[in-house]
Amino acid sequence: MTPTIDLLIRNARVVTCADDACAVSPPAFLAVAHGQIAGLGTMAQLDPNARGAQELDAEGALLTPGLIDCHTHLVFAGDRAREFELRLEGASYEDIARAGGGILSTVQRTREANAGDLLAQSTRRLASLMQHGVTTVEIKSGYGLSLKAELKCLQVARELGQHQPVNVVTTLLAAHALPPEFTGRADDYIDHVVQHIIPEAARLKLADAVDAFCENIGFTSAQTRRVFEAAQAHGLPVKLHAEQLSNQGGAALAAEFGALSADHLEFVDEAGVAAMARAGTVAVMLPGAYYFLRDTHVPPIALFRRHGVPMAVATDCNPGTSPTTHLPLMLNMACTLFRMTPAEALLGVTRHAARALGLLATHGTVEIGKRADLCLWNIDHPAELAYAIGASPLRARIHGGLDGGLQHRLQ
Ligand code: DI6
Ligand code: FE
Repeated sequence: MTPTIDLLIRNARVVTCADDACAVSPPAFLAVAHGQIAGLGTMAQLDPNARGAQELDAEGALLTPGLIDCHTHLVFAGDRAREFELRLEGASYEDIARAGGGILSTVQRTREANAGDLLAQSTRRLASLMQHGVTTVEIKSGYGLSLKAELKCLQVARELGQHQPVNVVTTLLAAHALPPEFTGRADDYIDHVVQHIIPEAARLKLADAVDAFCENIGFTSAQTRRVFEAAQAHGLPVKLHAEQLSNQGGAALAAEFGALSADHLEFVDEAGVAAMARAGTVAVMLPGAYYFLRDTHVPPIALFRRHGVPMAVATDCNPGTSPTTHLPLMLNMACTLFRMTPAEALLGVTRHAARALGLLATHGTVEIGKRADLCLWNIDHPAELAYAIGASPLRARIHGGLDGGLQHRLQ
């Protein structure tokens, strides 16, 4: 027990997420010092004289790691409700994208928006994520698609992390779609990404990782390889939107570059899964996009299990294919649509999500020495988080112990 305790939580039933079973502890105490978990044990082990600068009686509430949303496109302008209507009238996502709508319509709105507007619109979405328990969020660029607009989006993402009590990790996704000024010249755009956008984002330290959309309506695996080589040359880890709509060999390519994660993976084959297992690449499941596109090709969960590939779960928050900021709802969808277990789904937004962001040493589990990013939930059993459709049982969200203080005390 450390002498100075900034925050002392009593009577919490802890799910550390350090073990695969997601077992619940008997009533426990948790002590925070300097933003880190400094003490953890049963109530019987708590020194009766221990006091914290702040104290919180959890009254038997369930305590988990703060949730980590490891895949979002949170920074964008406008919405795509009209496109939703067109799809309901029969147009496919690919039809709309090929006709210049889809991603490119959001690119136009995002380019036109000034940084202040973009920050305001994105802050609303971030606030909603936080209300559902998110303490760490990955935010991709990818709706700018020019040097200036990509840097603007990354800058807004960084500012969100500075203004809000949440940990923001940024990813450069300049290779998300082909901007209109490069129509028919995808290789030239990749030249631009490789020669200008990646180096500048790296120089300004605006990107923590680099991603690409390797897809029949995105970029080829040869183009993706060039993006990855440039990222590597600038010391940035990679991740990939892989095999969402078709199999392009993206998962194997990501693994070859030691990617932190390969995401979507509806169409990945066993060779891709085996390559991910060897490389330690996390499979990020995005059931919101699967649901919203009414996809029918379930990612091969059994193969991930068999090969020991860790599975994360994320919102993919974006205006075109997953307009949601409700991470607990994604747990429900991961179970109902993909047949993941509730324990797997919870690990997917804690320990495995931390790993998908390269943050496992400091985040993702409730263990001494880790950052005190925590959620208290008004539920009895962790499976309830995945079971309830769209519920919000968050009782308290703690970011960095005293650093962020207690936010969103809903009760
Ligand atoms: N995959 C997706 O699901 C999103 N981007 C991507 O690479 C969709 C982006 C959009 O439609 O705006
Ligand atoms: Fe995405």
